[in-house]
Amino acid sequence: MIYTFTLNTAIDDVIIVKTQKKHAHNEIFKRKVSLGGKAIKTNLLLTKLGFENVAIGFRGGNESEQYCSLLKENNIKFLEIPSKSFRTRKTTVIVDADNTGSTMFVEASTSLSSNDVQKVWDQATKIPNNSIVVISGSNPKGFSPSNFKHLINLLQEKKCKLICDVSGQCLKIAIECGVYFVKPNEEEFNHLFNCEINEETLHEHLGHLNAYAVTLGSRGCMYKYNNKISQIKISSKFEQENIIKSTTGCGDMFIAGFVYGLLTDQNPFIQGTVYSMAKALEYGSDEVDLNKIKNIEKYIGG
Ligand code: TA6
Repeated sequence: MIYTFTLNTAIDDVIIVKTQKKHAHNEIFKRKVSLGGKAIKTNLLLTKLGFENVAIGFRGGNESEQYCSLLKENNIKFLEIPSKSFRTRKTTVIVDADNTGSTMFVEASTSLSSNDVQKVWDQATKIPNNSIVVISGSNPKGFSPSNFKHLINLLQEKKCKLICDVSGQCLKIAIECGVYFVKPNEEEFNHLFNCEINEETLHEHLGHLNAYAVTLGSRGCMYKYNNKISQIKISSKFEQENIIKSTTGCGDMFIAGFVYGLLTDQNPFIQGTVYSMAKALEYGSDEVDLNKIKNIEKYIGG
């Protein structure tokens, strides 16, 4: 069974416009509501693909009902951590259809009480040993980096395979704790290690991990798997032959595809890249059209 922690839940209001001109009348020509937060995208994809999974997170506030109905619509099993103070955030994603770009505005998170934090431990202790656990995204205020470390330690004592898509202090902690897999992008890697990205620096800073990927945007990613460092390149034909609608959520869908690859004994990095690319073809930040998947692998090179 796959468990995910999206502690800082969110709803994404995705607004698609032709243009974004200041002081002008910019018409909205499409609008979508997507499941926000990062690890929940793994639940969404695995449910679509028929793999059992459970999402764990806080929910509350004005967005709470809509969050619940999106979970129901996608048949996602959600283990809610009750909180009196937590508010599910509203994120606004503006997609500029003409210039193929998306901009995200994320509401500040509300804070948790110490009692709320204790409930995270209660949920974590119920997770069966040797589970695959995805922990991704920002944490609500009140859930500190040392709380994050405690969660990692709790799950490592249960021999869980931890897949962490986190940044800043939490990324540093995940690397120091030797979790199974991390996926910093170039900026997050440089923020921690302030060096260029090559096989030597990756081995120096991440070599003790079972697996890692440093994502390079449209250039693919450098990754370590089965003790070998490789690179996945995406052919420029992908952007030439397809309409890239929005890259918001691509990193989240990479993690989802990675887990699917682990579950199906396929190269998890290829699967992560494929589902990340599929997400880019849709406006929604949680959207993937499974009918487009088989046509994507041809754009991926080693
Ligand atoms: O990566 C895209 C996304 O997950 C959006 O869906 C939006 O909800 C935001 O990022 C949430 O990120 P955070 O790390 O704050 O949970």
